Amino acid sequence: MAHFAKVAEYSAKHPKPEGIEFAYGTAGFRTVGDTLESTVFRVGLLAALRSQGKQGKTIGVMITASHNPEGDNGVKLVDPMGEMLQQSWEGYCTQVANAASSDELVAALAAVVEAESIDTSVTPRVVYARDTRPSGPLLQAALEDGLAALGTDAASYGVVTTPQLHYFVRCRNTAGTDAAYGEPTEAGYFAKYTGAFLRLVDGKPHPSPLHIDAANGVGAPEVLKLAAAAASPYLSIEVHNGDTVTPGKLNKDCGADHVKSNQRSPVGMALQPGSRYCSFDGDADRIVYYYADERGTFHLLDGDKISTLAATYLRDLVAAAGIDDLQVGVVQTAYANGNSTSYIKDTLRLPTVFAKTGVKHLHHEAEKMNIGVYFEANGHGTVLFSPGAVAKLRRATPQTPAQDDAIQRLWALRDLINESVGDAMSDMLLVEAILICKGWSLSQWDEAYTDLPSRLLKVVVHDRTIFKTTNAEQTLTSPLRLQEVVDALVAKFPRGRAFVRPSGTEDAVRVYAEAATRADCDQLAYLVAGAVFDKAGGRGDRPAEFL
Ligand code: 16G
Ligand code: MG
Repeated sequence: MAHFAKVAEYSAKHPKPEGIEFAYGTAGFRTVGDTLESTVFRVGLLAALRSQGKQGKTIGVMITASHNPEGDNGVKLVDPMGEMLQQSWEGYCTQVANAASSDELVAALAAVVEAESIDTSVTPRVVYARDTRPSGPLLQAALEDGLAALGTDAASYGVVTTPQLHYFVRCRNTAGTDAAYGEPTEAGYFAKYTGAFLRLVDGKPHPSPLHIDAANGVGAPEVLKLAAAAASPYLSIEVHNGDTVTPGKLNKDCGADHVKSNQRSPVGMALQPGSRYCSFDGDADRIVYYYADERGTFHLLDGDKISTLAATYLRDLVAAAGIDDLQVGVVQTAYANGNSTSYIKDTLRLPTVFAKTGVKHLHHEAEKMNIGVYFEANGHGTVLFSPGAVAKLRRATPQTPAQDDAIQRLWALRDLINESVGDAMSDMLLVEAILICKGWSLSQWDEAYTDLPSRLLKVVVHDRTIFKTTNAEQTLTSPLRLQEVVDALVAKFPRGRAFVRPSGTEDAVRVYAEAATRADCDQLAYLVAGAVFDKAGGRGDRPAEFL
């Protein structure tokens, strides 16, 4: 195909390493950074085709491996509204990445053009960015070759957070329409979010400083720029773990994933009772909060806590605005703490559904709601306002100053939230705004409910593809009868709950358990992990009992 005339020439500069199979998974391609050059080059080609398939709309490419170790890297595509790549394209990505030769590569690209009836005469448009990883510049150069090979109109945003890139993509594709999202520049991003934040908190007392663990990643310089743009005592921050230069520091013993997984504070942060803390992950699309009580005990406010805080505030505002038929709903995954789910159902009395793990699944469920709040327990999430909800807000005619205030606040919240994807900076401003408006400390926020003890374990098996699940990953359909064993174990423990799912990002099976007490929870996790190991091809050491 003439369209691919230059592909072979460029591809020769970025040969595929032999013996490695790449797969576009939940978070795009992600593996050891040094092996990814050919893949990122090919993602450039795919981004161009995706744009042509969308009549020249702008597609995004983000080079990042998020919370993974510094030596890893990854790449993912961003669709026109700033959402994750449509799932049906994931297979194309995998095929194109694994083509063994230039000829096979061209054939794989031609197959995509054919299957999607792509008009290759359209000029492709792509924007891209990367995080702070050392392998980033080389991978970016490979990406630029891929874009050039198909004559792409391309622009780099340099080093920014993943959600910033999602925002830029959405802004570019909505410019000049009713859905215009903002200026597609860093300054535009900061102005939009800080402006909405300041509108919400105006007139309230100033908060104490917020200590931010930036995981030694791109969130560090960006959140400093955000605070500079706000230039307000309402956003007084202190950045810790902000070293993006010293090799080896990214995500090392710090960041949202580390804090959530280990349930303890990151390196470089000595918690003082009464002070406020949060952690971003390496590409700043996740956030968790935490504090120490008077006895110095660590308390985590994870994605479930953020989700319930946001849902409560939105629910109360909708009621105060006097708007009928505007329902706030919450999307969680099976990892949501059981007590958060009970709190949403029984205390908040809001509808809640479970989605499969992975942002795209939660996002799609939230799109079905009027106002959909979605968060993974790990701190990734956001809020979506449906077109119907926006129309209702537009039509709302306040009868009292209080109703008018509530409506203005709902508009400001909508502007404050990055609807394209979970965003640590935007979520931080959301939490800060709600806490400032309520006059709450982190411990007051934490009072809503107490987490059940939980435990997450990893079991390495010979073949994780034999693990199949249903019911939002809470029930195993394969291996046969393993679910019955899990059910029998769960039944032995008060408030027990457990599930087994294959990881989408690692060659392992994950086991989650919770129960009324720490001892029961650990015992349940151990028993379920042991059953998986014994009955489904465990490899290496059998999971050990907690002592
Ligand atoms: C990816 C997902 C994250 C999910 C995690 C689960 C995106 C952007 N990221 O990092 O949402 O929690 O995978 O990993 O979707 P696992 O399948 O290995 O447990
Ligand atoms: Mg991330």
